Amino acid sequence: MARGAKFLLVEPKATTPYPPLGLMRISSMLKSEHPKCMVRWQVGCGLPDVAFRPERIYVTSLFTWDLDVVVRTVRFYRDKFPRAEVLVGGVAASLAPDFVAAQTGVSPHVGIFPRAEESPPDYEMTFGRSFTESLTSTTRGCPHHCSFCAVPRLEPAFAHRDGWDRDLRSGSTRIVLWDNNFLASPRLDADADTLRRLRKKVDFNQGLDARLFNKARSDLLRGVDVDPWRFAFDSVKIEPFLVKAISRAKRLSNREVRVYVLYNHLDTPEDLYYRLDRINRMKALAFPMEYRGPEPGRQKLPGPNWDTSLLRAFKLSLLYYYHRGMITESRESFLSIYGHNAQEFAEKLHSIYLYDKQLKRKKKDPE
Ligand code: B12
Ligand code: SF4
Repeated sequence: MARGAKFLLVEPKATTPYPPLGLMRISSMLKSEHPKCMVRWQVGCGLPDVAFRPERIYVTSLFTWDLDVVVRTVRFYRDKFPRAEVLVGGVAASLAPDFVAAQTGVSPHVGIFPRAEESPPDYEMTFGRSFTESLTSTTRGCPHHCSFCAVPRLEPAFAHRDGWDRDLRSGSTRIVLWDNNFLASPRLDADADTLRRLRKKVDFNQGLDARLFNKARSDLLRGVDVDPWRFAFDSVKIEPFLVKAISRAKRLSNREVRVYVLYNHLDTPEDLYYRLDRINRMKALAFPMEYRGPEPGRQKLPGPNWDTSLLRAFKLSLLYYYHRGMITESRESFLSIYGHNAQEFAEKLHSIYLYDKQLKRKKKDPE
């Protein structure tokens, strides 16, 4: 590559609050490998300025349901700059590499990119977001293999990332950790210690594994300003662990407790009601997460025990009555929105669905 090489980093679609960390790392990697290079970012199809003619273009990807946009973007740059090398990688391309190759003629980079992994994020690459946090993770992979989760395919080896603190941004007061399973880390003692010494707010963004949040591990987090506490309640089987984890977290600090709740996988609506109710009774916030498969495509498929109308009604209930998709603590609101038992839950969802249908009909044919 010539001196003064030009690289373009492309995020096909920006739907998340943070920029693509993979491309931020690739930017630092390029800047250290090509000290005179120019690196620019772009969201969607376009150019940072008309005169910028990149020699190499890195297109990332995140969610598999947005792969159509990734394909369109790769084609756009391939046509616009036929002499440039167009590379594609990231989570969605790694989950559906054959689809991407067939649609674009570009074979994607699959899985993590070790040279980039060692590079700290380039915080100048904002991709249009305004944020002040440090983004990092102390580990990659996860020792578990939950059937609904893409992590075992994306990051099959569970490994510690030595030197993760090089990723911290100077002056930031909050660290967002994207560890899939922080508590399973073989270096948990040392990393919890580092977090305590840093004296910043820490968001274990992907949740702490309640099954591993025992007395010894929760003691390690004493003095770390965890904000908010996050756990997951993906199956009723982990209820005893979750109950203990929430009370341990509450003993450690009075920060908000949020619980991710998977639904539309192998669960039933009754099972979802049970878990939501349990969380609500523990005065924690439930953050429902609808399961969607790792296949390319926009179509939302109902799980074996769900149907499209129930799914829509549940989504609407979150939209109508709650803010940012989270079911807040108020017991009174919970009971009035979702009812006192699973049967009332199904009835309430059914009436929300019918009400929405009526509204749509009125919009279509106003009197
Ligand atoms: C961080 C994260 C988020 C962030 C968003 C990321 C952001 N930029 O803001 C937040 C918290 C908002 C989020 C939300 C959700 N997420 Co999420 N998230 C992740 C997570 C944990 C990490 C992704 C990441 O950034 N990793 C760090 C970077 C450094 O890694 P990377 O992107 O893979 O990049 C590396 C390589 O891929 C490569 N690379 C990347 N790009 C390129 C390009 C080229 C050219 C090359 C050569 C290499 C390359 O180099 C990098 C260095 O190694 C993944 C799980 C995982 N471990 O991957 C789930 C994941 C992507 N999320 C998932 C899901 C389901 C969701 C939600 C839909 C959950 C829900 N039901 O509400 C929501 C959706 C919200 C929305 N707005 O639509 C699923 C996606 C499944 C799918 N079918 O697509 C995943 C895979 C988790 C899982 N357990 O299955 N998520
Ligand atoms: S514990 Fe979490 S990260 Fe690990 S496989 Fe299960 S869902 Fe995925």
